[in-house]
Amino acid sequence: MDGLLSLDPLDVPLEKNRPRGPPLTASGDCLNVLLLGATGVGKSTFINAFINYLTFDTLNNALHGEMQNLIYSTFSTSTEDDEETEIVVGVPDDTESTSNGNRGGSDTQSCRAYTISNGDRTVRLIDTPGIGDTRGFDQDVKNMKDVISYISNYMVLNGVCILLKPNEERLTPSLRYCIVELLAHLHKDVANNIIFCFTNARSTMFHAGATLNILKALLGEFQQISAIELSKDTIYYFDSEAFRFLACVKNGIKFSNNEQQIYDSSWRQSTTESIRLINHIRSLSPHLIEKTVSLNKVRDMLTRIELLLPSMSSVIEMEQTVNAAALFANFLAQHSIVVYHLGIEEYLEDQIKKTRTLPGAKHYRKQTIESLESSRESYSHQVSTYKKRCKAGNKSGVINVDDIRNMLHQLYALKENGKMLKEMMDEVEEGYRNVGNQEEVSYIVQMPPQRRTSDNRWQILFWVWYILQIIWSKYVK
Ligand SMILES: Nc1nc2c(ncn2[C@@H]2O[C@H](COP(=O)(O)OP(=O)(O)OP(=O)(O)O)[C@@H](O)[C@H]2O)c(=O)[nH]1
Ligand SMILES: [Mg+2]
Repeated sequence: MDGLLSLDPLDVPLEKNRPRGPPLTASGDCLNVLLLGATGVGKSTFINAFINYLTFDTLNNALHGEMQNLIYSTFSTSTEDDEETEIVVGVPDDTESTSNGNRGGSDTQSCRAYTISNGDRTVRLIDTPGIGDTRGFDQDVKNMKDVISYISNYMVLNGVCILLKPNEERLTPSLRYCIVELLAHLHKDVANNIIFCFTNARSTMFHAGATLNILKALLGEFQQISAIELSKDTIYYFDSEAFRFLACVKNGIKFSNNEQQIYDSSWRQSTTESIRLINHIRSLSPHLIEKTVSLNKVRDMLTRIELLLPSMSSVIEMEQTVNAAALFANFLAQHSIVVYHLGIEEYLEDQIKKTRTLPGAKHYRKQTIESLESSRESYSHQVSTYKKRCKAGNKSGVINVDDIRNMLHQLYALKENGKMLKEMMDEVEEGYRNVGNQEEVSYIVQMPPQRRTSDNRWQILFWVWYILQIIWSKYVK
């Protein structure tokens, strides 16, 4: 427990200071970037495309070079004779399922980091399972826990990219849920590191389209979220279509020169955005991941405490546990971007309605409906108790992890319930440790030095040459 809620990276046990993969420090020799977004928005393809965009400055160079495919995926395309054919990228593995985006299943099963080495710099992109998983709400809960456990292996996050599609016309319950639920797991200090990346952006001429207004309205709904800025620095536009085109050509599909030209300009646009994105992330102060991890643990601990409370027989112990719940609730209120939100209830309600209209709803979908209803009930119970606790325990001053830690020690000392509470909290800890125990598979892609993202040597050489020319013509001639 002790290292777990520590916010000081130096206070973290040595084990934790040694993240998997290349060593990481907060000083920025490796940028850790977490990719989040709805299932099928294009996170995994983004990583494949991003690496190629950084490796080759033009589509033509990419066509003559070796395509990089770090993540296995498949998609359908039409041949010259209008026949549907499947394009395979990369090699299958456990992280990616064999169903693909075109067939509508959620693909990425667990988190995995991909490190891209750019000379002396490294960017670590962390791919995650998408929210709004096609297997349902429970899978989302599991996936979010997987994400938090996975990132707990690192010390800092430099960027959190939320991927979106640009042409969303309406703020559907599902879109609201996908955005707000992601934010609900993040510490408010990470607000400055949040970046919105639009995929499929050629359809809107590399603009945010209707989604931007939706996003503005949504962020405006929450006081804490208002810290998230929507500006040129925090919005980026990509399209992975040029990478898909490359994959098609490498798989022997023929295209006309005209088509290649279209994809070439799309390639250049995404390349420019990739470099702009890295440079922006590099300029940000890193977020200490322990803060976000602690927040999630305290949240789980609060849920567990609330479950135990009704069965407590000692009034004194119950009072003390209620005080702990109030402290935890206020800690969450102070440090989260969003704690609980109506988006979840609205989403679950929508899912229930939709499932009821599906064929066979009364019979073999009965269990799904019951499970959704039970999730909705348990969530609304959590929201109401949280509000109650917040009100009761509202006190001035910042609650920090030491306060939480002290309170936990007091709870563990309770005569009747201490042991049980300790076991419950250890389980919370263990839950995060276990899921995060899978090894990072890291790939190092060596990029040609001239493609370094912040490289301006040619510009400097040009200016030196230019100034020398002036001096030469004025004074020497
Ligand atoms: N045209 C186009 N297609 C894209 C783009 N990004 C992704 N796709 C396609 O959209 C589908 C889903 O992409 P994925 O990268 O698997 O999406 P994901 O977000 O990783 O999905 P999960 O792993 O299920 O969360 C695939 O068929 C991709 O080829 C894009 O920018 N443009
Ligand atoms: Mg994926």
